[in-house]
Amino acid sequence: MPDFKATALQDGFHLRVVPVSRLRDLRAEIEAFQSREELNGFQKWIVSKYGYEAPELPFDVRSVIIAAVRYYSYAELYFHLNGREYKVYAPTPVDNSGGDVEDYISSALEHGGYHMVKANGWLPIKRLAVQSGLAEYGRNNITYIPGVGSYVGYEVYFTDMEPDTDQWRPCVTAAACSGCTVCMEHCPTGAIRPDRFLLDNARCLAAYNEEAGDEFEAWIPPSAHHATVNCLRCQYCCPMNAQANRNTAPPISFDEAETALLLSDTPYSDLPEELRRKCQPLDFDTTPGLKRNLRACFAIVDGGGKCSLL
Ligand code: B12
Ligand code: SF4
Ligand code: SF4
Repeated sequence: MPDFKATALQDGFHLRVVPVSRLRDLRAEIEAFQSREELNGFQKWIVSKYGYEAPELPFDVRSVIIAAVRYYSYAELYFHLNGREYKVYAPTPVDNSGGDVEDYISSALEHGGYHMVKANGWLPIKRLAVQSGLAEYGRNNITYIPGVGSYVGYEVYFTDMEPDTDQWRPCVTAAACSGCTVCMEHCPTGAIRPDRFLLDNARCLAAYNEEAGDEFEAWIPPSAHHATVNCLRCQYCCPMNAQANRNTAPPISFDEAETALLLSDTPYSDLPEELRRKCQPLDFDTTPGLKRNLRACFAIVDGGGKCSLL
């Protein structure tokens, strides 16, 4: 298939097709990185989970496709309880308005007589995106697609299609980061360090919002909370997202009964169907600490403040 990335771009999709041998290069780069950098326990655990081998498949794996999934920047959620309204942010719901990327790739490959299988193990995906030429690292350790911004996730596919012209490169930082410290200043927990590029992921609010539990650790400033899960601050403040910030998902309102149910011990699967449908794009089903996260956000409003993206 001639230059799939160019065809995909014309169709509104961002992807790269690299030779499968690049996975070996990634392994060597990560091993070198590990031997020169001091990693915390969380980082060592992540790196130990990386796999670099293509699985055994009924076709000859020649290439790896790394593709961006578009996200909205956020959705505003309005909860209601005891006569009061609480505005909380839901980060980055998937934006499939331009079509589903997996469906797109699958039908393009099928048309060309090729096969594909989605990777289900952990690869160093941001490096794959950056070193394949698709994206650039921001200082906040999130990757940005030029002209699109950082509100994207990535999916990886193994295929027997031939690779596009190989444009593998070292890790690069976006030019906009030169002399900029905006994300560092806005990170509520000091996870973006002035002395080191690698994020201090043990201080990243996104990690704590993802976990189960009834209380946050005491060192996390109460004013940090603003989101149902994850965190938006270092992306929202970034000048490279000025345009992307405006692509918000429609707001969603939860009435008193729905809010009370979400704060109750009712398992997600037992929530009324209509409420589950409302929650479906918001990852509530995979957020075991949702009640804690909501309570932390509500406490800000009860104290006379508001949840803030900055
Ligand atoms: C574990 C994980 C987390 C953990 C830990 C994150 C971390 N940075 O370690 C937590 C829960 C905190 C997290 C949070 C988020 N995550 Co996350 N996460 C992952 C996961 C599974 C692994 C990340 C990882 O490898 N970390 C380990 C460290 C060692 O690797 P690294 O962060 O890439 O660091 C590299 C750079 O620092 C680089 N480097 C080092 N020095 C230098 C110097 C220079 C100059 C340069 C250029 C590079 C460079 O080398 C390092 C090693 O490769 C990936 C999926 C995947 N399989 O890759 C998703 C992933 C990275 N997450 C993603 C997202 C969206 C997020 C959040 C934005 C969600 C949110 N809204 O809150 C936040 C962002 C937090 C942040 N500022 O990074 C997306 C990123 C999409 C993007 N646009 O880049 C991914 C790729 C998931 C996906 N499939 O789309 N995440
Ligand atoms: S806020 Fe500035 S330093 Fe941080 S990622 Fe954006 S441009 Fe780079
Ligand atoms: S996601 Fe939030 S806590 Fe994590 S680095 Fe960005 S601003 Fe800091």
